[in-house]
Amino acid sequence: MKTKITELLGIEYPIVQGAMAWIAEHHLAAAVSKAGGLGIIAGGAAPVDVIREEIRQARAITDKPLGMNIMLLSPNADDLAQLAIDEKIEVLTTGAGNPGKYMADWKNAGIKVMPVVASVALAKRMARAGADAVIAEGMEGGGHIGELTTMPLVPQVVDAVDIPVIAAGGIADGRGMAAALLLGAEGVQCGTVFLASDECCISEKYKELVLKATDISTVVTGRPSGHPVRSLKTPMARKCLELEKANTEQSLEELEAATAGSLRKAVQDGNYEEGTFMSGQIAGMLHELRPCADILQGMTAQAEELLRHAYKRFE
Ligand code: TUI
Repeated sequence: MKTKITELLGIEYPIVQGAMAWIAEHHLAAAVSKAGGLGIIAGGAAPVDVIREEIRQARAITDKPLGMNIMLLSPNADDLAQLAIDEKIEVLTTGAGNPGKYMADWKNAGIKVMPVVASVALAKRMARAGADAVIAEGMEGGGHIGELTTMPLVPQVVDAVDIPVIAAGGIADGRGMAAALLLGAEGVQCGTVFLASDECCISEKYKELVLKATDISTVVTGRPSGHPVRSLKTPMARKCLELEKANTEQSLEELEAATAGSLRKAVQDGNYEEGTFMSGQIAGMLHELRPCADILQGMTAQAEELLRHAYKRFE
């Protein structure tokens, strides 16, 4: 499938693997890039040396284009911004903020820059600042989210900017991909679907919870603190909601202590009681583990089939 995004990035399928902190390391990113999508290594809050090694490991597996993500709330965002230049990363995505101050340096280094945006206003600013594309992410997605859902966000961003738009949030099969393309997107970014992939190196417990999830298994915590996060409804998420509701100095301190390191506890330890298992609403549709190559091929083939024959439904 050829779109402005496959052309821009030099990839086969217009599918970007969302950067997921602690999760999107070299096995996953290299598998997606090797299979013809764009794999992304998540910077997260990891030390620069760790991410440099992840990039090099991914390069040892594939010489196809590779992306890296910088989570702008991260304390080491400045160092990761330089690392991307030093390691000649082809594509950078950013999340959870405005990457404006880095844009000129990245563009000078020849890096393709695709900020994640959750509003039309930021999309316009990013286009003006020289972004090559924007990723419009709806709040159906997992992890840190904005206010709008994918359906209204994507066409409004498409109308507002002249650069290609990638749709994200709630997309995990060819139906979602076809819908995104009809809304005017040139590609999709998916995170949750890759949690259910063979190459994703997360705890067995995390995969089990994603496969067992239903449509109503996720919840948003962190709204009062201004950093809303979607995750599976586990004991930790319930505890966060209770502490937020109490809203006392003591409960908010307890909340901060409980959430520190809780994503790592989910990803690495499979700690059901204390882990934060970030996931999008689409987890309810995932019932089996598949190789990344199958996910990319299956999604694209289904989208092509639907788009080619859609008119027949209304004859
Ligand atoms: O960044 C994400 N998703 C993430 S980051 C993350 S790590 C984390 N861990 C614990 C607490 C918080 C985060 C897990 N998931 N997605 C991209 C994204 N960016 N979604 C929404 C936004 C966003 C929101 C507001 C981008 C910009 C923005 O406004 C910035 C501005 O200045 O207008």
